[in-house]
Amino acid sequence: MGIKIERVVLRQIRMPLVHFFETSFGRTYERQIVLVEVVADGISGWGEVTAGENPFYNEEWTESAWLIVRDYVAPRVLKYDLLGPEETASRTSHIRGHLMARGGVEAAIWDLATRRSGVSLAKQIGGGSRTEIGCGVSIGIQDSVPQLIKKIETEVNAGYQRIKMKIKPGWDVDVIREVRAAFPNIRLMADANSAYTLADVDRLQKLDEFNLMMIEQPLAHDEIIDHVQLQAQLKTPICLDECIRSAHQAEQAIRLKACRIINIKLGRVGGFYEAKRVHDVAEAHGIPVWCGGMLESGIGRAHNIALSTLKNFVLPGDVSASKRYWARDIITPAVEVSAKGTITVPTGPGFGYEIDHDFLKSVTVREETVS
Ligand code: OSB
Ligand code: MG
Repeated sequence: MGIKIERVVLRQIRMPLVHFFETSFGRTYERQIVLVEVVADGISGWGEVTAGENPFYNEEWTESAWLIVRDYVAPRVLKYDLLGPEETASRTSHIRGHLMARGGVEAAIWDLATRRSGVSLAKQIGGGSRTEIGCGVSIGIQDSVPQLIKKIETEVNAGYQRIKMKIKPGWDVDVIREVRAAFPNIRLMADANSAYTLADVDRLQKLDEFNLMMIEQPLAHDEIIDHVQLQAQLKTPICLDECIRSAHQAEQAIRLKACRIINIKLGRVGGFYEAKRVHDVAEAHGIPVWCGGMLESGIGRAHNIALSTLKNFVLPGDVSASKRYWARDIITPAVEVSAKGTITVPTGPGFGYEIDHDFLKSVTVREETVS
């Protein structure tokens, strides 16, 4: 039975982060997140657009996402008898780019479809082989090295399975040396968010001595070829994040040996349909993947948990407890992480958490319905 979406409700929420988050492209104190509710037959499905507040991670941001969903994506999914959520990607593929905006709507339709049929989203997308997922944390650039070391200690003690630290020129080799000295045996990796160029090869080679699991996206956000050259000169595996927006690009990057690991982000690739294809192409080539994060609210987080149940998500992802980000989350229960660094995958319909409507209302700063 097809889904006939009656209305799409856009909401923008504003929520302060418990602790600021700094990457090579800037510092974030509070999130402005676009949420998507799709309604059919009295049932709601929920999605989150993972774009940031500024077009710095990629070209999308809160404002662009709002307009793209309202004016281009919503009209394409309304009223049509979509056969299933799989059709959403192709119904919006004429839109150039804006994958996060499209992915937010796509994810909402998956939630709706699975709430309606009563199955868990994890099962429906072909995951469900896993009852719990392994979790790591992403720790931003701090004001001082002791502050960073204290944060890492907190997360290691909480049970997280690997630590990712953000790096940039000037906050890299010397900082990682101190971190390694303090934690000789933890699973450690670094994420540069495109802060380097091939002129920095010598500097990046210095990281080889620290036994990092991987270096994430060292070079330009749109530059696969340069990563080929860099990987040939590094012992540490490169993991691509920003560069991989489709299964086709994933295959090209793998064939060219631009990376040995891929971070999959639901929004960055435009939703579950493409995320699964990226996963499959990586698996076929023996390339492990893990689930990236975009400082999501509980809705995006819940989608990430479902995605992480696919078989080739064999490395701990950046999917961690709600309380690391929010004083209070917009879903119930909040996402919790066990002492062994795992999240139990919910088995209820859809993404398996409920919306805390009262709290959601209190953090909503803008709302618009397209019908
Ligand atoms: O590159 O993975 C990234 C946050 C915002 C933008 C880009 C990235 C990140 C993170 C945070 O690393 C992961 C998370 O905890 O959600
Ligand atoms: Mg990254």
